[in-house]
Amino acid sequence: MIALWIVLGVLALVALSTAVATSTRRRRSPGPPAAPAAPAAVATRRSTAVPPNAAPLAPEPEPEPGPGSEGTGAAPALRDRLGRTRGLFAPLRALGARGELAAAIDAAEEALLRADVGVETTTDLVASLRQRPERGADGVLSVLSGQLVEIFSENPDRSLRVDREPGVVDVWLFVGVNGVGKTTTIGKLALARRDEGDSVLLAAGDTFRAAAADQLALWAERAGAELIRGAEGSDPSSVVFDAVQRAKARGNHLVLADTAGRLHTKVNLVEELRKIRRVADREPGRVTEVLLVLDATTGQNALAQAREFTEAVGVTGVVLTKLDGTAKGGVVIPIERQLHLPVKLVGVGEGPADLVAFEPAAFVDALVGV
Ligand SMILES: Nc1nc2c(ncn2[C@@H]2O[C@H](COP(=O)(O)OP(=O)(O)OP(=O)(O)O)[C@@H](O)[C@H]2O)c(=O)[nH]1
Ligand SMILES: [Mg+2]
Repeated sequence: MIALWIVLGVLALVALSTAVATSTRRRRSPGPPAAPAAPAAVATRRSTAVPPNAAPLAPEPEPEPGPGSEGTGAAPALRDRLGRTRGLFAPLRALGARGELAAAIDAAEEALLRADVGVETTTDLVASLRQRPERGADGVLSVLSGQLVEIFSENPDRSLRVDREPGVVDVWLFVGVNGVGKTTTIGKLALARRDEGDSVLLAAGDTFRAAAADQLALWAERAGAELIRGAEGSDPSSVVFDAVQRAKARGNHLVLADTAGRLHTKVNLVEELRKIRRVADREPGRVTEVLLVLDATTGQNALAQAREFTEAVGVTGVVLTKLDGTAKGGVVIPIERQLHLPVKLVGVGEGPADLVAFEPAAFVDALVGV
């Protein structure tokens, strides 16, 4: 009898300690994701075709994400995300107000070159820094910041065009070489646009590999958007065509279309993209943006890609990705100054909130702000 009581006591002790350990583990394990905060601010422009009484442009009040849906999270701090490029200007900042002018200009030149601003633009910037001697490094930083803001002011319109004309489906094509971040950008944007009240459908126009459509399918699920896809190796134009038809039938007014950075066949990538564009532009579709996605970590190579794609498919804006992981963020300057292309969005991480509208003043501050 006593032995039975001892056994029962030991069992009770074991059960108690297991329960305590489980509840401790639960407390330590990450909780549900934090409530979504403000999504990435992505500017929108409606064309002049929009009636004057249409809803106001962004920033609009953010609707609460629906049940089971995922928000884009808080917009990231640009200074932190651009830390590696910003760091190149640290020696210049360190010279402070009393730094020798010549030393400050040398430090500025070195930082600009290392940030992949390129020789042409750096030479011009440095020449005008010399013409406007200011006191110390702080003076040089402030003149440089003014010069950069001026460069960006040459491309004043960075909004993304959505006509929302009745009976018409706006199509945004995403083009660029492989690996630059097209699919990820579309995914992030699908979430952001949904949060802005847009009715979005995704087109997996990258038929090079099935995994590309699978990757987009995950984002579509997160955004609660429909995805139209084709078989691996199928004609990407027909996928985009089907997507436009489906969008019209369902009442989605915006199609975000992915494209491949490479192809199965020997068909020229440029020819393929031109065909996709032509097909997407057929009624009821209307291509309102052709966004060239460029990877900032490739620096000056991105500039060469931008030249080729602009000539080939008529780019309306640039999405510069991976600014978070590179010291080559200065490439945004020659993209604007030499190619006259507006950078509309920047990618500053892999998460859903890590796509933000490019705002020159904030960017310049993040780079050279004291
Ligand atoms: N750090 C960082 N990584 C990014 C960013 N944008 C995309 N990526 C990552 O870059 C990698 C390639 O992105 P994808 O979206 O697959 O690129 P893609 O252009 O669609 O590539 P292909 O389909 O092969 O042509 C992925 O690992 C993304 O998570 C960004 O802004 N920052
Ligand atoms: Mg892709």
